[in-house]
Amino acid sequence: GAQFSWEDPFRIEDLLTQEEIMIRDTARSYAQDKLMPRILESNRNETFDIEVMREIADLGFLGATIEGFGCAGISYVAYGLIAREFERVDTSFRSALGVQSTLSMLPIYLYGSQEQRERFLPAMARAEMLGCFGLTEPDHGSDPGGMHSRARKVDGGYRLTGNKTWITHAPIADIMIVWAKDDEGTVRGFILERGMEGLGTSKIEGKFSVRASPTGQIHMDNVFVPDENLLPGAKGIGAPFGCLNNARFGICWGAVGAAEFCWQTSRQYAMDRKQFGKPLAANQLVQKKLADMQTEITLALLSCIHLSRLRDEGKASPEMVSLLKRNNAGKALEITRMARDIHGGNGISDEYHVIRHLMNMETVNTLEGTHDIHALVLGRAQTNISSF
Ligand code: TGC
Ligand code: FAD
Repeated sequence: GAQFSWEDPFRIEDLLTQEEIMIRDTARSYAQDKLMPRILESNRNETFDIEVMREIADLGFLGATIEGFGCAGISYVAYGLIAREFERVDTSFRSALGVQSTLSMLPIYLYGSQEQRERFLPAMARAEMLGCFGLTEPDHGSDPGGMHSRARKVDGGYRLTGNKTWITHAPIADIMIVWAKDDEGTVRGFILERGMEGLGTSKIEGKFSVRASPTGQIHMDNVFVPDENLLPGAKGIGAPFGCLNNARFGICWGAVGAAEFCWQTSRQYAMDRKQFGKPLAANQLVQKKLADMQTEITLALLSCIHLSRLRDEGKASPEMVSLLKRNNAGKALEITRMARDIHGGNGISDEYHVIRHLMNMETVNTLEGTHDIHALVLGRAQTNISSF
């Protein structure tokens, strides 16, 4: 008869190519050997080891879906598998991969001139230059179309004024992809470089979630940005959304990685820990939780592969991405909560890692479009009524 493997109920391994398996295994070994030993202290102390970026670069993972310019040109399935392995350790590492690859390099690849691509992409693939993506503002998060940041045309360039907040890697970025409205009110994209006069960043302290990821603000006070740093192909709010469509794949896969860690570690804990003279795992209530985790993870992962294959064939729409981002982030939050519960009191100690993942999933449910915003995208798509 057909075999059942509890870890991979639907034989998802069979759906991957040899190359994808090789990339996944490389990412898994690196994440477990090099990232896992760092995360406890990084999370406690709110620190991020910048050396991680160089290590990921050496593995060829930065901007890996891009063809040329020193990038590997791998599939979205392969990219997703890397994101899953990184977030199995911590959301901060998946964020580091995603912000550099899909939110900093990809906008330059998609909307930049040939000169901009040649100047920035190879250096960014080598992590010699770190980027960030500034869309959200203090008064405009879910509705970035209402942004206040302005780009006033002047001789030879633009003068940018405004503030961006909640920007992953703003405190460590060498360049910043910043979105601002021009004199006609059209959203344009700019490559800002640290050191430009009037440009500053600050770090947001005291986060209870993604503590190992440097998050901050970008302050622009009449910053002169030369014409050659304007992204010529980006016109309108659809341009930053185009980047998000790609970045959200990393979230879809990464959330599953965090959920898988919590599920598997809970299963082991429930087998090892005895109460009332028998393992926790011998209780029906605990087995139901494990079954729910296994089911949601399997369905989420299968959907990740399916949607990523559609993306590789150019058939993935933004609504499809909304459906999966919302589902996987939401289900991962539920699963990390169940894992915390199965661990009892130990579950709140960072040494068991589940509380850290639970806190991280609160962020994952909010960034790149909140859980409810993606519901409204799907509601609009099936009713033709926009509730925004
Ligand atoms: P709406 O009227 O729907 O659209 C305006 C124009 O944009 C186009 N468009 C898209 N284009 C490509 N991809 C998409 N996903 C698109 N969504 C919309 C649309 O076709 C239209 O174009 P045109 O030419 O007709 O004008 O826009 P709206 O203002 O009503 O907003 C809709 C809404 C709410 C869905 C959108 O604003 C939204 O997605 N809000 C969420 C904001 C968000 O996701 N922010 C993310 C910030 S970056 C981040 O969080 C990085 S985290 C990094 C890490 O992992 O650490
Ligand atoms: P709000 O838009 O104020 O939403 C608050 C609540 O109201 C949410 O529950 C939301 O669902 C709800 N709501 C809003 N509008 C509606 C509506 N019309 N109907 C029903 N409910 C609604 N941004 C970047 O640009 N770059 C980054 O690198 C980046 N990194 C981030 C890293 C972290 C750790 C975090 C927490 C955020 C990051 N963000 C980044 C910002 C993120 O994208 C925003 O937080 C997110 O889009 C939500 O915006 P907001 O926080 O302003 O919440």
